[in-house]
Formats: sequence, structure tokens, C-alpha cells
Amino acid sequence: MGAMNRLIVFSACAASMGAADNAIAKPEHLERVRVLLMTQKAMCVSCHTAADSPDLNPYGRALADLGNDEPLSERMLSLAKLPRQQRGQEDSAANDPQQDIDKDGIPNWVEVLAGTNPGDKASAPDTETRDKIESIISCKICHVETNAPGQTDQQRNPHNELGKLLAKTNDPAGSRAPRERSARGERGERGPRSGSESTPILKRIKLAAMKPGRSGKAGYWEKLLLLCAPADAAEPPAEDVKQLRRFIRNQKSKKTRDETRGMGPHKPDGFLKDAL
Ligand code: HEC
Ligand code: HEC
Ligand SMILES: [Ca+2]
Repeated sequence: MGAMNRLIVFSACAASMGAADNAIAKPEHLERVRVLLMTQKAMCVSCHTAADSPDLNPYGRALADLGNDEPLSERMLSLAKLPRQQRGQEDSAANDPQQDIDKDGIPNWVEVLAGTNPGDKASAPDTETRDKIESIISCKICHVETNAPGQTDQQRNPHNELGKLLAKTNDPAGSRAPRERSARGERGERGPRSGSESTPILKRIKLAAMKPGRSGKAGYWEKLLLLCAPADAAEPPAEDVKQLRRFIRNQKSKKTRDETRGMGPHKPDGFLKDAL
């Protein structure tokens, strides 16, 4: 394992490990962020039997079996769901076996982020890596807590700094609603959130959270790619940030690209286009 592989798995920032979230609501925000991260951290062998082969491993086959009239992003989403209780579904029966195709006990999405093979039972991340991924890539990306005591949904699910930012981020080119209302002489809700809830979460992330941080510090999205809590003060080591930026830069050019990494010929489709 070279330095690059280590980097892509996770950075050495301090992790605040929290209890599993079990609130019910807004599961899509987290699920979509997961899939976007997956596409940025995937290797061809996350889904294929070899980097230069169109043949699929069992995880890739499960995606293909969902039928390629559905965008790949939507199929990845359906194999990267939160456990049923967390999605607010009554059914407390065993979770969907599709979420762990190779049945090694580790969800597909965790394996793709860990750089292990979601289609091979013999390949799995160690417990520390798994715990770290599940605690960082959680509701805590945007919320301080999701099940706190309180009267309102907002009191029970307070936002952290990134959540607050996203809650007021609005697509300037999108949502017409407030303007239409004022054209009709109504005074629509003009709170900080008006318009933002109708802007897809990945679009809001693109608009507000994908900038690199200032003076060499990691930005929110860079922290997530390094599997660091984005709203924590703890910074990933500067060297890791530099390496990540170099890697992203290299992937953009045919000459320097590592052809075994990322999504190759699969262009972002479905909801992933929100992040373009
Ligand atoms: C990428 C950021 C992000 C993630 C991850 C996220 N949320 Fe949220 N959440 C928000 C934002 C922003 C709002 C405010 C409503 C909106 O703008 O969509 C919100 C609103 C909510 C609300 C309604 C209360 C309110 O303030 O409107 C609940 C409940 C909630 N989230 C629970 C969760 C749970 C549970 C998870 C994990 C399964 C989660 N959220 C993951 C960003 C996020
Ligand atoms: C997240 C899973 C996933 C990853 C990662 C992935 N592929 Fe695929 N790939 C598939 C699936 C699934 C198919 C079958 C077609 C379908 O169902 O959309 C496929 C098909 C292909 C095909 C056949 C032509 C086609 O588009 O149908 C080629 C070539 C290919 N992939 C190359 C790559 C390369 C090169 C990489 C890495 C740079 C890569 N893929 C990464 C899932 C993936
Ligand atoms: Ca697995």
C-alpha cells in the first residue's frame, strides 16, 4: 500500500466518535452525500473484477441487475441506504441484504469509502476504519445532534456550522417560488431558509462547501474526502491536504490520470448532476 492509498482511505485528523444516530427524517441528505463521496473515492475494482475489465464483481453485478434504464447514481443510492429504523420505516426486520452484497457484515458504501472490495467477503476494512467512516459520514456532517430533547424538529436536530450554512444556501438560478409570490403581491416567507429547501442538497454543497479552505487549510468537502469531520476545528495534516489536491488535479488530465481510480467512463448522472 503506497502513500496515495493510505491518503485516500483516511487522514489522521482527530475523530469525535459519537453514538449511532437514530433520529428519523431527512435520510436523503446523508444518502446522497454518501454516493457522491463514493464516486469520488471509488476504484474500478470497487465494481469490476479488474481495473481494465468490463466484467463486474458481485457488487457491480448487483448494480447492473437493477437494470441500466435507471441512472447508475440512483442504483448506487439504492445499495447505500440507511438502516430501515433510521429511514423511519416501521419494519424492524433484518436489514436489506442488498446493502451488504458480499455478506461480510460491512455495508457496501463503507467498503467503497474504505477502499476494500464490496463484492468480496475476504476483503473488509478493520474495525477502527469502519467505525471512523460510520461516525464521520453520518448525520453529524451537518448536525450537532439528531435526537436531542426539544419541542421542535429544529431544536431536536441542531445544525453545526456546515448545516447552518447549507440551510441558508439557495440556488440563485433555481427556485422561483419567492419571486413568483412577490409578483402576486404576497409576502412569502423570507426567512434565511426561503428557497433553500427546494435546492437539492448536492447543489447546495457545490455552491457553498466545495471551495478549498483558505491559506492551505482544508475546505469542508476536502475534509470529508479525507474522512474528517467537516465542522470540527481539528485540521487534517497539511501534507494530506496537499496530496489530496495533487491527486484531484492529476485526475483531471489525461496525461497524469490514474486510470484505475474513480468512475472512468461513467459520467455523473441522475441526482449527481446537482454537484456538477
Ligand atoms: C449534508 C448536510 C446534512 C446531513 C448529512 C443531514 N442533514 Fe438534516 N438537515 C440539513 C439541512 C440543511 C436541514 C434544513 C432543511 C433543509 O434545508 O433541507 C436539515 C433538516 C433536518 C431535519 C428537520 C429539522 C429542520 O431543521 O428543518 C431533521 C429532523 C434532520 N435534518 C435530520 C437529519 C438526520 C436524522 C440525518 C442523518 C440521517 C441528517 N439530518 C443528515 C442538512 C443535513
Ligand atoms: C460503482 C460501480 C462502478 C465503478 C466504480 C466503475 N464501474 Fe464500470 N460499470 C459498472 C456497471 C454496473 C457496469 C454495467 C453497465 C451498467 O449497468 O450501467 C459497468 C460497465 C463498464 C464498462 C462497459 C461499458 C458500459 O459502460 O456499459 C466499462 C468499459 C467500464 N464499466 C469501465 C470502468 C472503468 C475503467 C472504471 C474505473 C475507472 C469503472 N468502470 C468504474 C459499475 C462501475
Ligand atoms: Ca460488505
